[in-house]
Amino acid sequence: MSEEDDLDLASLSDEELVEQMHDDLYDGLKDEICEGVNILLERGWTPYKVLTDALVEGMRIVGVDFRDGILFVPEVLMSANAMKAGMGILRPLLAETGAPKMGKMVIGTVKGDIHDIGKNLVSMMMEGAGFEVIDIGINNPVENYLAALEEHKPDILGMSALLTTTMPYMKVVIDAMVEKGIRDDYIVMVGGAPLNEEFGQAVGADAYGRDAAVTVEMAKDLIARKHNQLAARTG
Ligand code: B12
Repeated sequence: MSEEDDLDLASLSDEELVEQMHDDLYDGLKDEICEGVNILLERGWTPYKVLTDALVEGMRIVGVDFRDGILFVPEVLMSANAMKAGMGILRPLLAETGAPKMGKMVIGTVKGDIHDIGKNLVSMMMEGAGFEVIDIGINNPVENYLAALEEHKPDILGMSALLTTTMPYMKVVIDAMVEKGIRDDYIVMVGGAPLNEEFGQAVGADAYGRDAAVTVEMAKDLIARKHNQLAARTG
């Protein structure tokens, strides 16, 4: 066994451990990521801080080297799996806030796109803020979205896309909602790394969420506004 294998994560300072976790995420080391997450939690870190400083930042670094052709799909998949394992530990903790139910969201990644880490993060943070989240997964054609809206009657529809080739599909879904006369029954939020505010407006969404934390705040605002409008109409 090499010295590297023997590395005792618990003996590292917080800063060294987080740096080591960035390396471990890069190398797709699932067990080490889980161990690191648990150590930070035991040291009193909040689940949110572990998520953002150790996991999301680690994935950002992976993203840079993927872009630059230093890492390839199989390696990034290993990183993604390690990230998901770490998120699995944090998920119940983030959802445990006991916040009153704020509303319901259906969320899914659009057709042709299998990226789901960002979507899962948004789901986790929304659950933590007291939303009920129905996650319809990846690669969703318009029919899946419409069926989920019909079945679950959420307040919010969330769509995620990470590819410039799949993001236009959001407009296909929104146009189908308009055609069915149900567009205004829902708050539509869109997100994913290649999107921006202008794109959100261009496809007819109500809001673009830059990251999971911003999304939660926007969702709360939009729900409050919707309730006020309804109250004004009926009152
Ligand atoms: C991990 C990853 C993969 C993994 C996905 C694993 C998984 N289970 O998700 C794998 C290896 C499978 C993969 C495959 C591919 N990938 Co990829 N991938 C990435 C990578 C490195 C990280 C994405 C990620 O998870 N980020 C971390 C999360 C936390 O961030 P996020 O997704 O942006 O989400 C946040 C916000 O955007 C927002 N958000 C996200 N969704 C939503 C939804 C709503 C409703 C709201 C409000 C907010 C919101 O909140 C989130 C949390 O804060 C990115 C690089 C990058 N910089 O994005 C490339 C990247 C997206 N991939 C890319 C490419 C090209 C591909 C492939 C085509 C590669 C190939 N040749 O096969 C395939 C496509 C497969 C497919 N059909 O979908 C390109 C896209 C380029 C482009 N212009 O379109 C990128 C940008 C890399 C690059 N620079 O080249 N990939």
